[in-house]
Amino acid sequence: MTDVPVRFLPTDRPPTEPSRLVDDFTPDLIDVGAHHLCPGCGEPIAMRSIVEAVAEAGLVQQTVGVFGIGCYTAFSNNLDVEVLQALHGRAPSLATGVKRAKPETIVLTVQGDGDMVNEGLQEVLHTAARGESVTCFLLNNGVFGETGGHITATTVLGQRTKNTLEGRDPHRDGYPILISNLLAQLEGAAYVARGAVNTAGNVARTKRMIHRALETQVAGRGFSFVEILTMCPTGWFIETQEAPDYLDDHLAAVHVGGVLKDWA
Ligand SMILES: Cc1ncc(C[n+]2csc(CCOP(=O)(O)OP(=O)(O)O)c2C)c(N)n1
Ligand code: SF4
Ligand SMILES: [Mg+2]
Repeated sequence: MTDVPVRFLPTDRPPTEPSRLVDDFTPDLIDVGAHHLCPGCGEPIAMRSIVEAVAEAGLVQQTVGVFGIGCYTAFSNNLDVEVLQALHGRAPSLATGVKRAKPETIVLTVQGDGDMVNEGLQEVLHTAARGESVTCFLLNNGVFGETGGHITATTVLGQRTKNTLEGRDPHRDGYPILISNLLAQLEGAAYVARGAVNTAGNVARTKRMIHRALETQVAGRGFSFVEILTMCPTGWFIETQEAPDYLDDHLAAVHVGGVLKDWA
């Protein structure tokens, strides 16, 4: 038994003070609390973790973000850091240009799996191979979320998407690309990790990975990369509340979480 007294709210009259607003929890770097992403989407949690880490590391004034095109791009309108938008897949190359032109800048990219691993795969591979001092984040939900939930190069076998309603079939659809595992093999990649945002524990672990990736850039050690598995109940065609477990049973069983490479 705990000694903390329970405080019952009176229900016989209107409250004297307003309820705590969700807006109160909005990180400083997000200007407006509202966004239009689906209930249960993992991308706002990932975005929140990234901007919180930038602020906690004291990097706000130096940071430039380069966004790809996907549902998360909505945050480019209400994020209080400089943000450029790149054509599909090109964010790592644009980030390279910014970093080389202004080496004192901390440059991060945010892309989805369709954007990075389908539409512009060569960009991130070459950026990592060159050892560019930029930090790339992949929000991996295994679908082209914004355009309706189609299969991507990271969709795992058995995963439901708009064009694999019975699950991805390797004979028809091929096998998923494990992008973090590929990148970790490249000499120029200094830090590579894969997290997820489907549980509180995973959010905390992912936040540590984001911090470490930013530290890698600040220390000038080369390319850093954090893949973040995110829920997309809409594109997976499942109930919102099933998405965190579905992520564990499907995506995370193949795109296994953990630190794949660390320069220390
Ligand atoms: C060259 C080009 N092709 C297609 C599109 C349409 N498009 C916009 S967002 C998107 C899906 C992006 O999927 P992903 O990168 O996985 O991000 P998510 O929405 O899942 O976060 C596509 C195909 C486009 N904008 N430009
Ligand atoms: S479609 Fe998927 S990725 Fe896009 S906002 Fe909805 S849940 Fe999130
Ligand atoms: Mg996606």
